[in-house]
Amino acid sequence: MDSHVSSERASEVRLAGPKLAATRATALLSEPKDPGMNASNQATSVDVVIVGAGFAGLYQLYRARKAGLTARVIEAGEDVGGTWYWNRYPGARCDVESLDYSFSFDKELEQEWTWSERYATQPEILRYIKHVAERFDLARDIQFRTRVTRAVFDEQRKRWTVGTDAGESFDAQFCVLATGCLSIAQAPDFKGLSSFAGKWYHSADWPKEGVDFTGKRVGVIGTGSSGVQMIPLIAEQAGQLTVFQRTANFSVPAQNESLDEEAVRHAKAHYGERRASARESSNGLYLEANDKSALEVSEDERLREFEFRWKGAGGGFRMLRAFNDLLLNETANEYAADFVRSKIRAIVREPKVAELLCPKKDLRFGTKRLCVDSGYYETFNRPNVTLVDVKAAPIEEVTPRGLRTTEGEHELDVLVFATGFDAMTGALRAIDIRGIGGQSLRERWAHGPRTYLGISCAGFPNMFIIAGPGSPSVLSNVVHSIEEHVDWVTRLIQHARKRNADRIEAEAEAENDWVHHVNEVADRTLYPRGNSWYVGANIPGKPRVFMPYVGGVPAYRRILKEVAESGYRGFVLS
Ligand code: NA7
Repeated sequence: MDSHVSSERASEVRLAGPKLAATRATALLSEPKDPGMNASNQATSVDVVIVGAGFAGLYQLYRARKAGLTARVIEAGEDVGGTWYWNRYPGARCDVESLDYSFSFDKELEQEWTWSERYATQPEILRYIKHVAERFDLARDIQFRTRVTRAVFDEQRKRWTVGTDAGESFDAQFCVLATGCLSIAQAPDFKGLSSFAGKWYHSADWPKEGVDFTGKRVGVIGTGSSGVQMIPLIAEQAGQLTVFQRTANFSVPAQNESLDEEAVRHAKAHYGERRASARESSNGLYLEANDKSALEVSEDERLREFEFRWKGAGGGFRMLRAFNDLLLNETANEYAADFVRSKIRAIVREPKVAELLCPKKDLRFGTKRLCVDSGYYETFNRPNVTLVDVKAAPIEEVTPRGLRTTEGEHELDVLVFATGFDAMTGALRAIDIRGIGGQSLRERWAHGPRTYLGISCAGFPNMFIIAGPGSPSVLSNVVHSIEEHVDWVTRLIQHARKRNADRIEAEAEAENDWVHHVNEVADRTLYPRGNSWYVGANIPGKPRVFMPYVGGVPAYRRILKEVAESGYRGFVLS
């Protein structure tokens, strides 16, 4: 297969599609090379093993050290960054504003780092993460190019044995899974892919040296956030770009701009207030919310509000907060959906193409992650861009010359998969995790993830998940949620140590109640109705469960605080 993707072992496991999940990933899990021993025949012993060196793993390492714990981070990539290490496709940016999508734990760090744009690009975010790692001297406790394949809890010793694909073993009292919500890409499972004469790439495993599309015939499959971000830039370079769209999603303009000196000075002078205000909002973002119902205002006022948020300072997710019931009420939601459709029709000159780009009625606005773009719809006015509806005419196979749908063959030199991730649970299920009595986390989660507070699992003592399923995670400013989880977990460990307890476990009843609460809150919203990765709908065979906690950042923080103040209700410390 002539692609960089096929050449890297680490990459293969990150691409968990039906084929790879059944072959390579399983093979790696079942063929540990002498599990349990390092070269010296000794398992490396630490207080905490942390899996992953993205935002979560780095901050957990920092906090563990501060708490006097020895820690080792194990990371599959060659460097720090996690999601931001792998996702290097053209146009990759965060859809949360840079001033918010950054650590708040160190005021000097906050003041010394200067973001250049409202929405940071992937290279800038990666530079920031590297800066954090250097500033706090984190790399000396990180082992790169190593993938954790197995973690087994020893009940007698109350410790975890964590095994890697290199056959090494770590012995730790605590295992913190900082594996990220979007780290296992959905592998392209198209018939005939190995026969393709051109090159193919996945958005989440982009070559470091970049890809030159100049003059090429390029096909992009997928129109979620990754596709929507890369399509305008590839179109500028490619000779011909064909976009294969299965489901039209909603996209709103980022209104990105560079941050001038005055904007930066002002933001830094008021950083504390900005963070505090963000933390009081449902998604932990610094975006003005309108606390009116879309049903209580006149049509004029409604359109003015939507228009303001489409064009107004900041764009992006501000649209989700135009009214307080957009994700609660079908009619309110339809108003927002209609507004975006009207914009698409106004931007895209060819009416047939515009209609194809308009999300259908069965996709409620915002229930699938809203895309935040720069010039996405405008790109379809370019003469070198074609939109192909692969819902009406599904993809049959990849051929040596390109891609065949039921309506014919499209000749291509390069094929790009922007087909998304096995989100939220993929990276956790990729590790063979064994708790009490050897029970497997994969089996326990066969019908969907089960956690207490999105942090802990009954039957898996001394194991913690950062921004896991059942917590606000992807519905919040995830950097804020990471800091909150890491602080909370570290305090819990310190609390247990003070009481000479060396085993911390969530009670089954507390977990049951939390799972029930997560579902109950989600069912009050329109979210579970969207066929999105939030419910696992993009992965064939994945159980349909709404995974994040939608109760809001402030409510969740209050719950965490109450649990801690009650002496960690729902946990057994022994
Ligand atoms: P997404 O949002 O899951 O988008 C994946 C896209 O790929 C979506 O349009 C899918 O269509 C499409 N897709 C997936 N498989 C196929 C097949 N087999 N055929 C045709 N089209 C397919 O992933 P992204 O990487 O864009 O974004 C993930 C998150 O990263 C994003 O939400 C941000 O939080 C950052 P579908 O909609 O399933 O019909």
